[in-house]
Amino acid sequence: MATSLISRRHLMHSGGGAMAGYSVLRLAGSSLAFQSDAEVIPWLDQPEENPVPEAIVNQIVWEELDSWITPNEEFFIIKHFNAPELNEADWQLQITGLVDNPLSLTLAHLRAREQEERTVTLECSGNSAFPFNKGLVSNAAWTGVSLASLLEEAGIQEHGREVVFWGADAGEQVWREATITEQFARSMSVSDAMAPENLIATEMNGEQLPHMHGFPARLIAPGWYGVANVKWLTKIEVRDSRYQGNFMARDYVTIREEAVGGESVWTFTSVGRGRLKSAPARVTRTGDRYSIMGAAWGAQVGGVDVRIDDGAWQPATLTEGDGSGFTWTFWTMDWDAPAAGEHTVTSRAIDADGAIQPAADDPYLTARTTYWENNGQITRQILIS
Ligand SMILES: Nc1nc2c(c(=O)[nH]1)N[C@H]1C(S)=C(S)[C@@H](COP(=O)(O)O)O[C@H]1N2
Ligand SMILES: [Mo]
Repeated sequence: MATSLISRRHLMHSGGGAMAGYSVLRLAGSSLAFQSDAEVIPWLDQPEENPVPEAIVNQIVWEELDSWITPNEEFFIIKHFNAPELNEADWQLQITGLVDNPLSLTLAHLRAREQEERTVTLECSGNSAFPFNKGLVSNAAWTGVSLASLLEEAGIQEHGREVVFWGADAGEQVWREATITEQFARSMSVSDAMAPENLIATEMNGEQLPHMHGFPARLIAPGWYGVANVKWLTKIEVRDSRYQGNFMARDYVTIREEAVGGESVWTFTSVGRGRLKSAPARVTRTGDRYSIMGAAWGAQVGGVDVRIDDGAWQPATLTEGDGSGFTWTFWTMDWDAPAAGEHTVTSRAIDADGAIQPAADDPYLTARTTYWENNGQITRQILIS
């Protein structure tokens, strides 16, 4: 467990962030990488040009990572269809389907209810699958209403099995011979939906939810890949069977060759919970001292190792995190006297149970024919002059 790790190895301070209302554990004090006189040495392998600017609207720039909370303007954005401009006067969130007491909630209704805050890192399950998408992960403090409290008030009927989250955005999809207009929607089982950490969020980092992040309300499902966190939410519907829309059953499906009962078969699984992952963020130089910092996320992070070129793995120091398992943890490592020339920097995260982030060429990853859920180790290239 990360909490025991933190109390064992590190000092705890509260309110270390720029905003009030959430707590950041400053695990090991400030690192070289955050010193203002530090010079950032950009990676040689800069992201390639984004070929899908309609869908990937913003990515974080790793070299500029200097705050545990991602400012709203820097938070990555993924939109698959349109970005509906919903206005508060017309908008309602319906809780409908197999419930005893359907609810229609305005933004004012949501704001009048008990507010909860969660700091949650979102990662798109397509992050780091291609050289152009290295920056699809960010961390924010989200405020809103507990999803479980809304579902409890609505009263899920006995034959309710799945909870569907409907977005207001839609686009044309071709299914066999038919062209239809499909809403963005995702579902999860009733027991997953009832998890106490799930939030219907209306605020991001203390501001009203920005338009591109789903105004007026979105689902925040801590521990799930980004796609589960439905934006521009208008309806929450309880059904008696699994919802099989595009983002559950066709796209965002991992296809992999696996041995099942001793025989090789192709399996199809819907992108779901996040996976243990890390990335080197930047290398800085202060005088003649070099430091590497980065982030790790996707599980309770117990540690991070760093490897220079083909050298031995060396333990990094965890610097900032909150022990929840739902946020990224920052780490840093001093890089002693690197030789001039080109080098590679690779990181691997270790979770609280000792599981290690897989190598990029791990058979579990290479057996996929789809690119989703790539949590392989990330190697960056750098020139030390
Ligand atoms: N309604 C709706 N919700 C959505 C999406 C979308 O296109 N429409 N994109 C999903 C995907 S794939 C990701 S990775 C996250 C990204 O959230 P962000 O844009 O706030 O970073 O939103 C998810 N929620
Ligand atoms: Mo995504």
